[in-house]
Amino acid sequence: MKKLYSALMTAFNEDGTVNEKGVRAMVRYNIDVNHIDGLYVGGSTGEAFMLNQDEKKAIFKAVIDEADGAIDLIAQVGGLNLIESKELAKYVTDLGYKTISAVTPFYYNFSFEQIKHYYNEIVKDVDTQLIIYSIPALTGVSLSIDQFAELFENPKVIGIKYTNADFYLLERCRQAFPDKLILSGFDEMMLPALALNVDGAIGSTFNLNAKKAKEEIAAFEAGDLTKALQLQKESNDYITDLLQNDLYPTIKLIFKELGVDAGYCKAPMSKPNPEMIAGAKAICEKYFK
Ligand code: NGF
Repeated sequence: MKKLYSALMTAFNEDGTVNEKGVRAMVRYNIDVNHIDGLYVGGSTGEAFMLNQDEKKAIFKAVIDEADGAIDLIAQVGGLNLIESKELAKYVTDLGYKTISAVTPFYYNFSFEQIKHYYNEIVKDVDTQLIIYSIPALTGVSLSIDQFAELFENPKVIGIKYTNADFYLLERCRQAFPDKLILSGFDEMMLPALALNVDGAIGSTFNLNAKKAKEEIAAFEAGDLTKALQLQKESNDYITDLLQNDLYPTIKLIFKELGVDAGYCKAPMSKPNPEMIAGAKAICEKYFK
């Protein structure tokens, strides 16, 4: 069965400090209500690129403690400071994480040789397996099939978190790397990714919509494409509403409506305003009540 992972959010207090209680509450919701297969911790949805090293460590620690072995956990340790990424890789490995992930390094237009060095360094001193986090729309870094192959020469590099709408490249990757893990990253395109035989999906919107997404995966695996397409359409109505209302703060506001204190987003992400709050209530009413 293909796996579904929520991209875990970080709950913040109003002043931008981490609200660990809120983080734990979202882990619990994902386990107890969503019956999720796993969590992707410290990614874009976790607003991790705005966190300092101590905050990241505190979150990784709280999450593995709260999950207590109930689900898979993937720790995203990548960023622009390779020394810190290596330190985090060691830290989460010592905590007991079995899988790490690292975003392609961005901003400085690194050469492929530099990117390869970054990945090999992150895994060098740990026995943890690594999933490449490829998200060209946010990083500006697009890896080619040959470059993925070169990164896979390191046996500790076991897969790709593929947040990319390039389905031709996805199909080529699936054919070229049948034994590697490929997890799709755009929730609104999960069905086409399933059709190209990804191993599962990771996404922000599954924090609330996991039940429907799991039904879609089950319908797809049972060969009922009509049902799978209908479920993707229903999910996309919900995702479109979320995106129009400001994605991350709206997911947190809906969590609040459902009794989970998910806190705030961190500036420069938006704080809720009356219009956004009304929109989140309407989305919650429409899809989750
Ligand atoms: O939020 C983004 C930014 N992408 C996420 C997901 O790929 C990121 C996706 O679920 C992620 O998993 C992480 O690193 O935390 C979208 O939010 C969703 O498909 C709506 O567009 O691209």
